[in-house]
Amino acid sequence: MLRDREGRPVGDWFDLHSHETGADVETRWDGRVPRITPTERFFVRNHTSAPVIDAGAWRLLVTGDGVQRETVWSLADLRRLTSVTVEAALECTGNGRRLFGDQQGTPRPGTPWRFGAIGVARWRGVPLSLLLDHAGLRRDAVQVTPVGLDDRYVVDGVDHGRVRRPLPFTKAVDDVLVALEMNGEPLAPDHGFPARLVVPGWVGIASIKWLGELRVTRTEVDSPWNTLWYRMHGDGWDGAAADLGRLPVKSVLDEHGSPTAGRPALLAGRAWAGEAAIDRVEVSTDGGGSWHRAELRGDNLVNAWTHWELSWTPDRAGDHEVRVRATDTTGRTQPDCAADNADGYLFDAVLRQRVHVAEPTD
Ligand SMILES: Nc1nc2c(c(=O)[nH]1)N[C@H]1C(S)=C(S)[C@@H](COP(=O)(O)O)O[C@H]1N2
Ligand SMILES: [Mo]
Repeated sequence: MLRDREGRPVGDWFDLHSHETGADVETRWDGRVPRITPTERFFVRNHTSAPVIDAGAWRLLVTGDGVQRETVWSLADLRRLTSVTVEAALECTGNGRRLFGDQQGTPRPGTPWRFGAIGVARWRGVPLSLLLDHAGLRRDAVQVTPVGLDDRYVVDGVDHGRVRRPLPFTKAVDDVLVALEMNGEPLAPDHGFPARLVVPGWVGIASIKWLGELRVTRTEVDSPWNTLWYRMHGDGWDGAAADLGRLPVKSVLDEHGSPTAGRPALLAGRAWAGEAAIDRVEVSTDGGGSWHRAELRGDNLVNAWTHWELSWTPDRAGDHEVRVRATDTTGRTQPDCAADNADGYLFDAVLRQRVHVAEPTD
């Protein structure tokens, strides 16, 4: 019997796969993937571990020279404010890192995520812009740095302080949420209880959990989470090109049943993109020679995944390679090869997935 990380039995359609490094757990999909990822199956990425927070004593501070007055919010205060609900994916910057080795022959160090460091949830909370307005946002503010309440992050004896990452002002006042709920329930401890940021379409590290402070500044302030890590390093990466914010467009084949030569089989999967919806998904079963347009199924929302389907009649038995390529509504198409970088971030190449086709038995 497969069990999830809380010890509950899980169905055979997917389970969680934990990694040796730290408290990282990814979702292992097996077959059809639901539109919304159930919370108990949602991947977890913790630099240390989830802090135990007393909801009654918890406060969120809005501080810094970018606001006219510092403000303090309790959970009850936040719950009284106007809330919004958004359906959005949360994806780790390193999702698919293993593919740098498996598909491109250049293994990269770090948590060896397959493709399960992403989930889509319904997040409910208060727009960050509302909290900034309450504090009297100054017109020349340039950044908001959310700070987590988890333990200070210490690596090899170096104390990097609390997990935090500057967010440019334009994104901060656009569609960012201070989320209090995930899938209709208060946030679970691993997902940031009592409040986390949700930065739709951006690298997962932007969505700081266990929020304690929002620092609004009139000058740019860096943190190790946008300089040492969660930044492209290595040959050819420099300056603004190496900054990480918006996520690329990606797609995956989830399902193919048990195909038989000469009979139609259904290929199905998902496609998603940061700050865009999906324009089209194409599939090649001949090594990229010809491409066939898949049907998009269900909702196609900006920042959440879209399901796709395509009927395929394999001409012969044996192993086939299926390639899926998505294009988003802002015109970005998946490349054949992901841009190499020292830490294995943003693996967005067209996947090459093996599908076994059986001989017909009659
Ligand atoms: N305070 C804090 N926020 C954090 C992290 C963390 O370790 N501490 N991990 C980040 C990373 S790298 C990712 S991918 C997401 C993961 O969110 P989840 O665990 O809810 O899936 O949270 C981000 N926010
Ligand atoms: Mo991440």
